[in-house]
Amino acid sequence: MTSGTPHSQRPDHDDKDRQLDGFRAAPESDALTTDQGVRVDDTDNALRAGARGPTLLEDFHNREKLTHFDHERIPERVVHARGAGAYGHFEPYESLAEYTCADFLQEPGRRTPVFVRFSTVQGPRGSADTVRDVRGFATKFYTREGNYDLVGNNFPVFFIQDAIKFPDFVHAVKMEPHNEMPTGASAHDTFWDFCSLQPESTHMLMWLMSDRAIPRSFRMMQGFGVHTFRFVNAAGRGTFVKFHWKPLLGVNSLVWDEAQIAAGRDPDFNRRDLWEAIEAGNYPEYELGVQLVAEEDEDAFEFDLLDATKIIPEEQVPVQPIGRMVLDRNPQNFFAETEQVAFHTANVVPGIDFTNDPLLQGRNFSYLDTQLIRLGGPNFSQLPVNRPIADVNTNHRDGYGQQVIQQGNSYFPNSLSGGCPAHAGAGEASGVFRHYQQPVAGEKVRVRSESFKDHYSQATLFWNSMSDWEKAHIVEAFRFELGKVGSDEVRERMVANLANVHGDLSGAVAAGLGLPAPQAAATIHSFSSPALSQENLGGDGGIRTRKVAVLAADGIDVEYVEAVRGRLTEGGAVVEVLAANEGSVRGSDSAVLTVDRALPTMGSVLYDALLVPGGKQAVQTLLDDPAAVRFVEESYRHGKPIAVQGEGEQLLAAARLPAEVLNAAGAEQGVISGDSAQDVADAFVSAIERHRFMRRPGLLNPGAV
Ligand code: HDD
Repeated sequence: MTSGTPHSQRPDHDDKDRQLDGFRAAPESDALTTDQGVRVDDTDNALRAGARGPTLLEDFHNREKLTHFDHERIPERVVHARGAGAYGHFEPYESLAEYTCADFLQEPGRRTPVFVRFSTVQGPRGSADTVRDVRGFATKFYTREGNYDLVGNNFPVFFIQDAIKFPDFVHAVKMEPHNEMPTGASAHDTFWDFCSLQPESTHMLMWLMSDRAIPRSFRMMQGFGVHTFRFVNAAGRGTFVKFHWKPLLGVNSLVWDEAQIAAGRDPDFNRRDLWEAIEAGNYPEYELGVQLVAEEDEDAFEFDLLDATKIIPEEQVPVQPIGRMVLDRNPQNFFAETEQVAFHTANVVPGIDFTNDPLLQGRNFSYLDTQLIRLGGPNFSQLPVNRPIADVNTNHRDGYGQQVIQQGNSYFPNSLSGGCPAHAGAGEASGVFRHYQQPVAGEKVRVRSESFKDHYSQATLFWNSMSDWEKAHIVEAFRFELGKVGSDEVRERMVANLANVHGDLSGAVAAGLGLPAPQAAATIHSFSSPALSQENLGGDGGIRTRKVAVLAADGIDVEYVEAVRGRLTEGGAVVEVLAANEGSVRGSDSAVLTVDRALPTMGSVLYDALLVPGGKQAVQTLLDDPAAVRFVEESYRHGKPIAVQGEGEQLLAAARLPAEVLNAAGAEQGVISGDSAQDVADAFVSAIERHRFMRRPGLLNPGAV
């Protein structure tokens, strides 16, 4: 939403947006007032006894101003503190009435407003975006039957099986208690100590050490509901369901070195990307898919459907696309909307229910509980972003920050208020939440089910499913993380655990840490699931929104640049010209090229691809600029497509690109050279569509594969 555009004039003004309009306050030309509406003529000078005298307590404006300021902060989320959000809508492709009576899934094309918040888990509110971490992917559907929250992550599994372990896990992964380090990182002793002693975390660790933990963009990562939930249809029949979000732009990641540099160059990397894409009208889009399992097939798998450390491999139960979500509006006030949004796994609507997954059961307690402290009392659901668009009619009263002037009595049954609010649904089948009638029996026991005991098979499945470069990155990540661990005992225990995943993995990690390779477990299998590899998760977004840098200096071949730029922008890429100074550069033929950014303010890590133009004088200037040479070197090392014209090749040589890619064969590795702007542009576009070239000479660490 471009600030200033009246919401009510937008074509996509939906029910939620209309509701929010009632809460929007934009100062117009009116005079400054106190909270009480009294006009204030000076907010720069406190009231004082004499021009150089003491400040007077009587100055109610000064006191009110300072007091309000002193109370501006609220506790940040205990996890997922850093995030970014956006509004949009969801629409189903077809009716899902066969499986669920959820109203918002009945009619093809009917739009339900949503708010989505993406987040990292470990770091505080002010931490960097591009850390190695799980990303939260929480969606609030404002349905006509009440709010439904799908509070997921970008990994389909979790660290632990039982919610009672969540405080232990979070205490271990968060900054250490004595010195509050490290910020936004799991590379420290307490995290690995916990994981090494809690082998159920192994599968999740494989995801965390993979490039999935450093997404290129919130717009380019998957989302998962993680748990097995339950659809319930109008006849009361249940079907197990797992939810998957799939980004239209494909699943793309950064590489670790790049992510670390980006954390400094732009700590808001992912947040900015989301914001800018929406402002530019490039609305992020995700397809919602479901894996459905009939109730009678509950025991048909070699794992337990209630175990949140397991996936259902897509080859076993395919993901059926059921609808799409588009995010098309940025919030207008970060605090009011993104910070105050309150998600809760127990916010379900008729037709969607829980299972006995012990992680989910605990979450259903924890989310409401945490909002009470975070948002200061039980009325947080009245905050604009949290308000349902469905009617709300409760007997809950009072509490801090009550916003509603409720009329009448507040007990049930009553006769004095005409019996209102009355029990919903007498005689009606739809629109009422009725808990799924699952037979339950058992002794009260504090045990973990035997069916939850296999902690390694799916970690192995993940490893086996990775391509060579994905495996190499996983090994490097384990080496990096465990390399930061001080305790030898923890390192050794963790490497010994990995020997249950795969001998190649444990051997390579051990070698990096200078440890002997442990004996690989005899039970390791060789099954794989191609759907897990990012190599197979391309999107159909072409080069839309990809950021391409052009290095420029006086003497550049402007015509060539314009031709390539034209082709890239046609495909939806964002092209920026970088030179030592802002302003413009003169071409060899006296044409002028406007500079978008000064090179010293940017960095290769902020772009997806690089164009190095020719022109003798321009190339000489760039060769003399270490920032330009570094730009090329990093772009190559981070696997990014590079297009180069004529003399520009000298810059590739100066950046010490391997000789193998400095010729026509380089195109296979995304290093494209040529004097025909048209040919180069075509090859460049295809290369950018592929995102990265991770098998380039010099990139795959031989010890790590
Ligand atoms: Fe959680 C926040 C996702 C397990 C307790 N969680 C939170 C958020 C996401 C998730 C995306 C941020 C929501 C937002 O943007 O406001 N959490 C998950 C997933 C889990 C999971 C996918 C496993 C499948 N969480 C989990 C457990 C517990 C919690 C087992 C506690 C028993 N989570 C919380 C919390 C948070 C939270 C402490 C912090 C802020 C909040 O809830 O609103 O209650």
